[in-house]
Amino acid sequence: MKISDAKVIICSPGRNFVTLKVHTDEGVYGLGDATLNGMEKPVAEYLENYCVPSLIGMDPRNTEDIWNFFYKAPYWKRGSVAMTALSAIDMALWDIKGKMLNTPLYNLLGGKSREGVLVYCHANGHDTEETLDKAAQMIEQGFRAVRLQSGIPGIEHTYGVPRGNKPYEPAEPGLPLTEYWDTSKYLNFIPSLFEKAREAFGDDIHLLHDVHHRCTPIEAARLAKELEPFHLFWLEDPVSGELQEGLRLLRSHSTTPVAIGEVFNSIYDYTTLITEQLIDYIRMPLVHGGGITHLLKVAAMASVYHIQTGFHGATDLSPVNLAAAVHFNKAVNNFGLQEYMPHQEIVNEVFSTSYNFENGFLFIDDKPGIGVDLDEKKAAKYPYRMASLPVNRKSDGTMFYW
Ligand code: EZ4
Ligand code: CO
Repeated sequence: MKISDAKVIICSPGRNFVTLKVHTDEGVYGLGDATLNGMEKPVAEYLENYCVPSLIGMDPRNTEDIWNFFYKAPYWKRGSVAMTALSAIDMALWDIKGKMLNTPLYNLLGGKSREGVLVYCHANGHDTEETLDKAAQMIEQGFRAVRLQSGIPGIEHTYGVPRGNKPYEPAEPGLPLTEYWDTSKYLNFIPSLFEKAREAFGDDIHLLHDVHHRCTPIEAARLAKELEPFHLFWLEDPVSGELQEGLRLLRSHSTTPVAIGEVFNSIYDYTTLITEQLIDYIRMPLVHGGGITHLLKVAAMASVYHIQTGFHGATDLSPVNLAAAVHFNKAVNNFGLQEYMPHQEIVNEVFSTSYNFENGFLFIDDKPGIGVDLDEKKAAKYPYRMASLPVNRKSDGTMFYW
């Protein structure tokens, strides 16, 4: 069996998605998500000009060797662009494997550890009242875990809170906009949001919060400590995880669980975090973290240290990634929680999906492989539109972290 062709499809039903479609000489094809928000074209170029020429002629069943061909063998390795491309290849090959063996992906990963995959949704409001209103609506819809993000008094626009009444979309058309940030205003405000949320919703609902890397280790320690009475399910990206040792400080001050790594792309981003048990959930999603082949290893390493999966799953990751993540999380023992924001309705015109939400959980049907298809004619109706994530400056103008 041989790979006969591989095609990169970029479309923009409401937002940009990059999909890799790998064809074989036996007629079976597989899909992989290659979407990297704001950097869609570089991933497509990397795939088309670097990976695809080598991929053609390979035996698609050799997922392990092909993964290493594109990771270990190249002199220049890693980085978000290259790893997203590799993730897409890997996902598409596992999709083919499932279709060839006529079995859903989760069966290839160990079968069912559970039927449904617990998910969390987003409640994003301009102030406390609106955030809690949105959370109440989500709970009404059946969600058992909700992430709360709110506008901060004194900060003009807070990342992750949609402008006006638009759907959640952190990338804006054109070049990056600048947002301004004030950590002390943020730190003074957030504990009160969670205090009110616990008063409103009681103890049973899981509450989460994303710091988007915007604290120093000691600021993050203060926040995690002050949030302790409100028992968060997790505090996400409290500091920039690239300094892994920075988490030691936070850990020594607080029992608030920590989730890290949506911007990571390798097991080597996690070694200190995992082996010193400095985090509780790995966020690195299949689409940016080297696909199923690599995440199986990261999840296995994490499980030894009692760390669980908590994959990134915002709407800028395509339905192909989400479906693959549901299979993965259904199978691995140390699944924790999956992020889930429903895609805009228009996305379903292009992608036909295999999962459905019920009562706080995502369920996947037993279609072979990943179970998602893409209608190329419909995709062509929605051409790529340039959009960028904002950049972040402190209120005095200093360039600041993601
Ligand atoms: O910033 O998906 O946890 N979720 C997040 C997201 C990410 C975007 C980046 O493209 O932090 O909102
Ligand atoms: Co995040």
